[in-house]
Parts: sequence; structure tokens; C-alpha cells
Amino acid sequence: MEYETIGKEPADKMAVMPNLPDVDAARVGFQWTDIYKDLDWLPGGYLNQAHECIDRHVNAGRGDKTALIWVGKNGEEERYTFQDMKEQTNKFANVLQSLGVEKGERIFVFMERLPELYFAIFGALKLGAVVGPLFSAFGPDPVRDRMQDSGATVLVAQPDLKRRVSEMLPALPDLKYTIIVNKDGRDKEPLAKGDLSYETLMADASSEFEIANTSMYDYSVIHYTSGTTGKPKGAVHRHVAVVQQYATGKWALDLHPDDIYWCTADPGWVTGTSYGMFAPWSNGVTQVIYEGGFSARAWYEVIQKYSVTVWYTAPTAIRMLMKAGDDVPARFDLSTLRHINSVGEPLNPEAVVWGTKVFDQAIHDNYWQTETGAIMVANYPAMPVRPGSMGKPIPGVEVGILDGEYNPVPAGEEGYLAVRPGWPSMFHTYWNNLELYNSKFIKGWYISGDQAKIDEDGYVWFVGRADDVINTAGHLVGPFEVESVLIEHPAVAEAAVIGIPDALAMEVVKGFVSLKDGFEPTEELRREILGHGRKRLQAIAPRSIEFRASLPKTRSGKIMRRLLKAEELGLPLGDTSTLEDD
Ligand code: 6R9
Repeated sequence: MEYETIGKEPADKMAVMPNLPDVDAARVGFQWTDIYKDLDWLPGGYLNQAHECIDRHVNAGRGDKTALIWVGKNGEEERYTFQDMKEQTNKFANVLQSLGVEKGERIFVFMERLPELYFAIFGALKLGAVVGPLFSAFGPDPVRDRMQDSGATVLVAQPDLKRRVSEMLPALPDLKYTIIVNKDGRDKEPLAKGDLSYETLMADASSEFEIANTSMYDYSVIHYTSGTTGKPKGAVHRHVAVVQQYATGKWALDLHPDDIYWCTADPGWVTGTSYGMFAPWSNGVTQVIYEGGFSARAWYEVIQKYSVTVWYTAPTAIRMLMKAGDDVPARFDLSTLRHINSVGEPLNPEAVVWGTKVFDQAIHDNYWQTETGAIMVANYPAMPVRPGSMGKPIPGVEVGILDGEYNPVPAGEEGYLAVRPGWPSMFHTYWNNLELYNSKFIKGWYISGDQAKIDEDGYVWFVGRADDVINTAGHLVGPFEVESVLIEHPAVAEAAVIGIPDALAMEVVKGFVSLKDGFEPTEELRREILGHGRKRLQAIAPRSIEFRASLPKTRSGKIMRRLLKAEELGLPLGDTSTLEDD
């Protein structure tokens, strides 16, 4: 179904004058160095994301402004000003320094959305360490793979999360310290031998710290992301990413100084750092951080109680809100909301339109990736929305649609979505995998792995992924990572994993396995394999398993997930000429 363009008021008639009144005009003659002057920088031309997000506001006399309103899952509330943030992050930087941690070391954080997670991350950045945030719903295998690959030396974790993965900690030869954050003494078990107490260390630490002289090209954050083959790769970001995180916070999220901003993403995924930390705080904005998970009522309550004005969420969450029914939001005063944004998966046009009914405004989709570090294509408050489109590229970014030979195609035609390299938040490498990094750049373009088209007016429309990566509730899952765990089950000979359609999460993970000789495909064994997956992978485990006598393979022995998917969806099987003979 085609939806009509949702028009807008002229920019100068809108209640809040948008930061970007005309994206097409802003693009003309724009250079990224134009933004440099909006940042504070450190003496000597150094740049540090923690300074730009915290200390600069204190230095400019805004230390009393609230930076973070924390809403705990049991109804607790804590507020921290930029001055408080400065002190807490200085303390944590001192804690790391007293342990002998040096610039460039990889510090991993495995926590839910607690204030201490933010103190730990920004404290580590102040020291010049490289932060690796982990999804709090990961099981031991994903945690081990990421920490092992990057040679992490410190793990900061909640007690229960640490216990969940403790069996794999001995497999990390580089790990020197595990720091346990026991928020408000919630956890009653004694500290395990060898672990350090965050609370004890912080109590003794000074709140004075001189931020390390990090250059704009020094590494700051590493986010693991999935590809089709191999284990997840660590996309490495640099302090200079803050240039684009700041700019897109202004242009796409339209952040103004008085906004109350809420980003619902988990900090283990890139949206949770780029837009749950760097974009709002480099813009000096107050943000609400809600520890709890999804619940339509609780979410509307957060918006109402804290008078949220700008909101950044994801299609799965929006679909769950739609499912909860329109009578739920009708019971809340949501009138403070003035700009709603979404990312991570295709946003259904009907969801965009639903926004106009329930929130009196369109939901604004935008597009980017872990590798791009910040928003690349967006719908802006002053630009008419074409429901189903991801919007137009931001100033300073050139998006192209390429054919199979990586040459641009005419407007309206589908092809590979590519970007001209050189945007500030572009990843700098995949950790330990320069070869793969280099393979993403062809004929002067960065190849995203997505397919899209651009219409005559410059709006970008998502078509699909060009690979086997699964997108479940906006979280990318690499099939190989899941298959590796499945084949470790003693009964499993081969495994293949695909995403199958799901009304809420877009896709859910499904596994196909063939069994070793001597094992029978019983219901009991199926459940056992599912349980094995859940224990080791948690949130990214398969939801269902199907037994097959054998799995379709190419002549070179590669399992053809594409065929399993086509069968599952009842689609044509396509080119099967490379298929193995039985
Ligand atoms: C920020 C983030 C990136 C992949 C991307 C694409 C999908 C993201 C989208 C979208 C359709 C959108 N994706 N935004 N698909 N419409 N607006 O999500 O990063 O976890 O690396 O995922 O997500 O396939 O390539 P990441």
C-alpha cells in the first residue's frame, strides 16, 4: 500500500525552530571542518569524547544542569548534574589508573542501564582506554568471543551478569581485573575471590583527574557486529566520531538545550553509545535513562512523568506499542513529545502513520550502521516524510546505489547502498582484521551490505540486506556465531541458522541441524539442543530448531542458508547450479 507524503509546517512556523530547516540547502558547500568550531577541544588540539560530553559543560558554567535522570526498574530515581558526572568519571579514571591500566587498553562493560555504566565508560575514555560495551542479554559465548578477540584487560560487570559468564573468564588470558558493581547492595552474595569492588575502589578515588591527551584519531569505542561468515568483528571508532554524533544529534534528533531526551537502546549496541551517550551529552542535553525493559504502560509513564520531548527508539518497540492498543497512550499526557525517531530495522509505513494518530506526528526513520558510527540518512523535523523511506543523507555524506559491478545506477533503481568514505564517525578498522575492513571499500565507495534505492527527489528507500545476517528486534545476529554453538552439542553434526519473519521482531533466529550417527531426532533432543543454545547464547539463541537428514551445501562444502530460507518462505529456490550432488 502507498502512503501519502506527510507534509510539515514551514520551519519558521514550527513551535521549535528546527536546527536544520532545509537539508538540501545545508548540503551545498558543507565541510565537516565547519562543525569543528562547535566542539571545545583540549589544549594543544587534542580531542576527547568524555571532555566534549561532560567537562566542557562544567567549564562553561553549566555544571548544575541535570545530565542524567536515572529511572530504576524498581521505581528508584537518581539525578546527576554535569558536575556530578565529571566527578564520578574522574573517580573511575583514577580507579583504572591506580590499577595500572594504560591508554589504548580495552575495557569491557557488561551491565544493564545503571548510572555506574556511564561513569565507567566515560571514566575509561578520560584515561584514553578503548571501551567495549557488551549487550546485557548476552550469554557466555558471545562475551568470550568479543573479549578474547580484542584482548580485553578489564571487565566491569554487575554481580549476576558476571556469574552468568564466569565459566569462560579463565579462557581470557589478557584479563587482569574484574570490577563488580553492586548497585545499592542489591546483590547479596559475597564478592568472589579475586574480584574487585567498584564501590570500595570509588570510595577511595580522587575526583580530580586530568583527561589524557587523546588525539582525534585515537581509538575510543569498539563495537562488535556480525557478518555472514566468521565470528563478530570489532568495529573500531575514534574520538573524532563525536563530530558527527554531535552534528546528527542537532540535525536529525533536533536536540535543543531545553530538551528532555530519551533513547531506549541498550548500550551494548551502537545506538546505545552514539545516541544514548555521545550525541545527547555533546549537545549538553538532559537525558532520561530507564533501566527497565519494554512495557507499553511503563514507557508511556516515563514520557509523561519526565516530560520527554525527543525520543529515539526502534521499530520492534513501536510495533509492540501498536499491539498494546491505542487506548493505552490515550490514558497518558504525551503532549511534551515533539520529535520521535527510529532506527535499526525497516520502519513499516503504517507505523509512521500510526504516529500521526497517537502522537500527532510522524515517526522519523533514520539509517546507519555500527560501521558508520552515526546517522547517515534521516528524516528531519522540517522535511516532509514519505512513509517507508529512511529519508535523505545528512550534509557531508554522499550515498550511492551501485550495481553488481559497483557502478552507480540511475534514480529509482535498486542496488547496493554505498557511501563515499571520509565521514568523521567512519570506523577505522575491524580489530585484528584489516583484510576484511579493506574488502568493504570498492571503487572509492564503502559498501554497506544493504540494498536500497533512491527516488528522483533524493529520498532513500531500504530494500533488504545483501547478506545472511539476521536482524532480530534491531539486533544483528551473525549466523556463524549461532551455528558454532549448535554444533558443539554432542548430537549435532551440522547446523545452519537463518532469520524467519516475525510480526514483532521482524526476524527471529531459526536453526536447522542434522544429527550424528546414532542420534534420533526426538522432541526431547530438540528441546535439549534449544536449551543448549539458550544457555550459551541467551538473547541471540535460536527460537526454534528443525531436524534435517542433511543440509544443502555448495560443491565447495558451504552450507546454503539462502536455500533453507527460500524453502522456509516458500520462495523460488533461485540458482542451485552450485549445489552439491547427493
Ligand atoms: C544503528 C544500527 C545496521 C543494519 C543496517 C541495516 C539495518 C538500520 C535501518 C535498517 C532498515 C533502517 N538498519 N537502520 N534497516 N531501515 N532505518 O542499527 O546499527 O546494529 O550495525 O545495524 O541494520 O541492515 O545495515 P547495526
